[in-house]
Amino acid sequence: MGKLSQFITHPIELRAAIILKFFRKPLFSVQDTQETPDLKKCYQLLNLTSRSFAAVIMELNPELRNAVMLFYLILRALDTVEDDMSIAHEIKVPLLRDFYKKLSLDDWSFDGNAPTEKDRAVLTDFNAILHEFHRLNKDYRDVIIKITKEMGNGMADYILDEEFNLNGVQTIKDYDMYCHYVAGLVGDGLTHLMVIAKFASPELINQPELFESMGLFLQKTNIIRDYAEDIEAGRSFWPKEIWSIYGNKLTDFQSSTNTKQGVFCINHLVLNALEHVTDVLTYLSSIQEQSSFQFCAIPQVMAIATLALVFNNENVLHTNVKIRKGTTCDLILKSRSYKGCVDIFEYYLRDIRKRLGVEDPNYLKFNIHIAKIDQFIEEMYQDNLPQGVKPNKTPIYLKVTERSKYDNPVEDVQYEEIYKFNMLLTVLLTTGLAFLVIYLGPSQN
Ligand code: D9A
Repeated sequence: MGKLSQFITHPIELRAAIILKFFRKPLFSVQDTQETPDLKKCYQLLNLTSRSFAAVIMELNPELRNAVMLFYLILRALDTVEDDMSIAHEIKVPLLRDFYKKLSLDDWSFDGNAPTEKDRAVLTDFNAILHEFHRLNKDYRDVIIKITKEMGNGMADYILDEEFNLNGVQTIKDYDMYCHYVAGLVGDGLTHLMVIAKFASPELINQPELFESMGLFLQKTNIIRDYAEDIEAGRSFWPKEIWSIYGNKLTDFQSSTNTKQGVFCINHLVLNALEHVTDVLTYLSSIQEQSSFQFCAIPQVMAIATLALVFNNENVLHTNVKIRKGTTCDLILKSRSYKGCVDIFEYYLRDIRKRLGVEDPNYLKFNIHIAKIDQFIEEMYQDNLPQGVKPNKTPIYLKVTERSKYDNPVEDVQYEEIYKFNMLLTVLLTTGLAFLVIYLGPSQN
């Protein structure tokens, strides 16, 4: 379906897209992203590698914006080395392991990627990244260097792991471990950056399972969604411990006789991903600055929407399913407050529960787990309990009162302008209609 027909059939999403595009003041000026030629180059690279996520980074508080942008580009550079099958192992493995050392050089770039590698510019133009990296505050630099070192070594280990290359991910523990290296470490680094900037509660540092869950929830969602694309490329990250319950071979799910088993397997993986939801909500409650909150919340609400989309959906076995662009706009608008995020999670969890079939082998487990999340949310909002009622014992970071500023939408949407626009539209439409009737209507003679 084309974009236009999608919007016509989803007017709420059309409204969200229009508000986002035309009626919102950015939280901060983006003037200073053009400060130096190198910085300009970096933001160009960012837009080249990821259009939608680049926009989210651009909205960040200037205190954090460059650090996050450079962290993103450096991770993208690592990925681009790892992904490229044309680079020999003898070059690739040491390059990944020593990548963090390049961050201390004044100049360095790499032209060894295949010409077809889509993000190769990040490595050929790495000088611009390095120059701006050296202008960052040392505390930010140290975080980025530490994560780059750990991730580069993790990637190199996987390349050399024969078992992993031949048979893929085995146990659920292996699955979590793999996701830790590609995504958990990113959550780790970003959490440290936000805590240094005093934009997040320092308590987060002592609870690695929370930032780990921020990465794992996103990565597991990607892995479930990308099944068909990965199989096509001759790989898969679905853990055998789960898929072997439903089939003998991962590719079996693509034949029409095994569709039912394939869908049960998808659902099992969705249930596994939902284990991170309470951590994600707790994490989000401890972000104390608006732009950082949005930066963290947007990918997570997109992930729960994607999980609901892939749940019970046999199309995942054959094609790449994606949430509509309009849905994304609506999610971005609604996720600006903490309450808005919680509402989105509740909405999609209810949707999953509604579509869960009694014949699903995990029927009971789904119901129990979703009920647990519901209870967690309910307890979190139990602030003013009646006298004599015991307060909940769930450890939750910020009391809802401290979080209240995120429970009110921020004043960045120009509602007055929307009102004027609506008026203008109404006048134009009615006069247009009147003229149509006059000129095309039944003639008088
Ligand atoms: C993130 Cl610096 C990612 N990954 C994402 C994007 O969100 C996380 C890569 C580099 C960075 C950040 C992210 C955002 C905010 C807070 C986070 C966090 O932790 C506290 O990371 C956990 O996906 C990649 C990993 C999951 C591997 C970490 C969001 C993103 N979305 C894509 C959509 C898509 O389908 O990939 O990149 C996009 O909008 O283009």
